[in-house]
Order: sequence, then C-alpha cells, then structure tokens
Amino acid sequence: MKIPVYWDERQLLHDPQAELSDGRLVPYAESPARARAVLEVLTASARMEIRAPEPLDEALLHRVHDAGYIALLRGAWADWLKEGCSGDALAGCWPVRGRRDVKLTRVQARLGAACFDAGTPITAHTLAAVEAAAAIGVSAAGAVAQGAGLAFGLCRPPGHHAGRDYMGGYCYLNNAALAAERLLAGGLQRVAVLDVDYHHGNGTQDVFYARPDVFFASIHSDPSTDFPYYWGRVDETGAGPGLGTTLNLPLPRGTQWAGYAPALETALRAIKGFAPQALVISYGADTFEEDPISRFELKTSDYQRMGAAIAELNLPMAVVMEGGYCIGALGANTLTFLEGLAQL
Ligand code: SP5
Ligand code: ZN
Repeated sequence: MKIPVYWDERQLLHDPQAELSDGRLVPYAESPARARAVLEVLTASARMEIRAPEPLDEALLHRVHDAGYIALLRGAWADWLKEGCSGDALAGCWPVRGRRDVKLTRVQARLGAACFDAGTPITAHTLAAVEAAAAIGVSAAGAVAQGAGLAFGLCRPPGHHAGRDYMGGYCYLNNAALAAERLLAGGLQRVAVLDVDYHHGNGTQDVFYARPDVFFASIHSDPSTDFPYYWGRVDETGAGPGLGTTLNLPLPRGTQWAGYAPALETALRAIKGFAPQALVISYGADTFEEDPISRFELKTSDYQRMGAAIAELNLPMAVVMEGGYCIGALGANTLTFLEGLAQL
C-alpha cells in the first residue's frame, strides 16, 4: 500500500518577511520553499500518494486550543490593520513573568501575551495556512485511525512550539497534539508522541503535561544552549495524573548518530513501557548536519536508521512535519525517514 501524504496548497500562502535572530532581522527560515521541496520529492516517489485533507473539525480544534486564543488568531490580521499597523503582525511588547492579569484590548498587546518569541508573525494569509496545516495533522491521524499503518502530514507552518493558548517558534496551532486528540477521539485509550525535531516540543509537552493518556517524549538540543530555552529539561516529567508521562532527552550541540541512537533507544523503551495503541511523530529534519539554524550532525542516511528504529515499536504511526531548514536536503531527508518507518 502507498503511504498517504496529506498536503494543501494554501500552506504556501504563509510567507512572513523576517524574523529576529541573534539581534538581527533575517529572512524568515520557515519559508514556503521548504514545503515545496518536500512535496516535490514525495510526489516523485511511487510509494507516496498525495491526498487533500478533511476540513478542520472545530470541536477537535477546541479540545487542544483555548477558545480565546483561537479567536485571537482568527481576528489578528484584521485587528492589526484596523489599528493602523502595516507589515507583518508581530508584538513588540511582552508581559514579564508574574505580571497580573489585566484586560488587553490592542492586538499588539494581545499578541505579546500569547507569543513567546519574535519569530512567529501573522500575515494576511497566515490563518489559511495554519488551519490547513492543522487539518492535515488531523487527517494523517484520521488515516491511521481508519487502519493505515503509516501516514504523513506535510504540515506547514509547523506546530510543536504552540501551546493551548500561545504561539511561538514558527508555530500557531499544534498539529501533533491535534493528531493525538484525533486518535483518542477515534477510540484509542493511550497515545504516545515522539518529537525528534532539533528543538524541544514545548507546546506539545504543555498541552499534555497533566494527562495520563498521552505520553510525550522529546529528543532535542539542550535548552540551556538552544531555543526554546525555557522548556525541555530532564526534570520536566509531567504533573498530577500525568506525572511520569513526559520524557525529555536533551543532547549537546554537535551530536551525531552515535550519540543520538542511544537517546532514541531510551525514548523507544519508555514509549513501549507506556503501551500506547498508536504513535504520533513530530518529525523535524533540523537535526541535519547542514541545517542553517541548528547544531546536530545527522546525515541523510541516519534518517533511515531513525525511521527503522521507530518502526520496531510496531505501532500505527501518524507523522507530522515540524522543522528542517536545509531546503536542498529536506526532501531527501524526509523521504529517507518515511522509507525507514515503512521498512522499505
Ligand atoms: C519548528 C521549529 O523548528 N522552530 C524553531 C524555531 C527556532 N527559532 C529561533 C532560532 C534561532 C536560531 N538562531 C540561529 C542563528 C544561526 N546563525
Ligand atoms: Zn525545530
């Protein structure tokens, strides 16, 4: 059987100008060209079948995200224009920790309170792309719920940095969390999320932190040196009924496959111990040696190894695309990963 790959052209419409990186305004790394590069390679593969997603289920969306936050996302661009701003909608003022809750009216202020970085702007077409990406994550999980052993959501923008009521790290809605909720809505009792993006999946961790039914494991660059800085340490293990259902495996900059593989084995062992009925994979290829914003050193062939190791779990898998910014290798890395997962 071919591997279903979910895709929607509207995702290309999100095209922010710039982001703040190390104190400089630089071209936006999370560009439409990334998705185009992956689509091109997957389309050329006889093993993939490109499909359109189902429309986004509002009830499912509200299970993951806060209603006020969804409304902010949906109204932000119009409010931004109404308030006389031009350029991409991006806050320039953020509440520090411990600030009391006050009623915010200006979209500038509401965006500041709902975003943790200066890399997540809203443009005229961001909402269309974000909702398409969310629908794609849900649809990939839907295919798995209906019996596919493996499905890929070619999501853009990515989602794993977005929490219940906040955006950040190029992410607006959490496609992986939506996929996990879709699997639970389909009747499963236990789902695991494995996040192999270079950056910690803080949003997914936060969404499921107190949940006993979703296990979250993340392998990422040590947050003491890398974005998102404020999450992803080993002592974050879950809370309340979810205590023990979060596993963080930070690795140092410069990690190669030899250092990555044991962490992956640890994650897989823990996932096996949780005994989930399905797996969601937050897949980012920013662990690649030539990634322009990241510092791991995985090679294209390592994605085959990674996929094959994960496939040993013998679970149905819904994969959603997160990061990966070396556009020239992104298609090959993704195809190689999917082939490893499919044990081709
Ligand atoms: C989904 C995802 O991968 N989001 C990552 C967002 C990272 N944004 C901040 C990156 C800052 C990196 N600065 C590196 C400068 C290299 N010269
Ligand atoms: Zn990343």
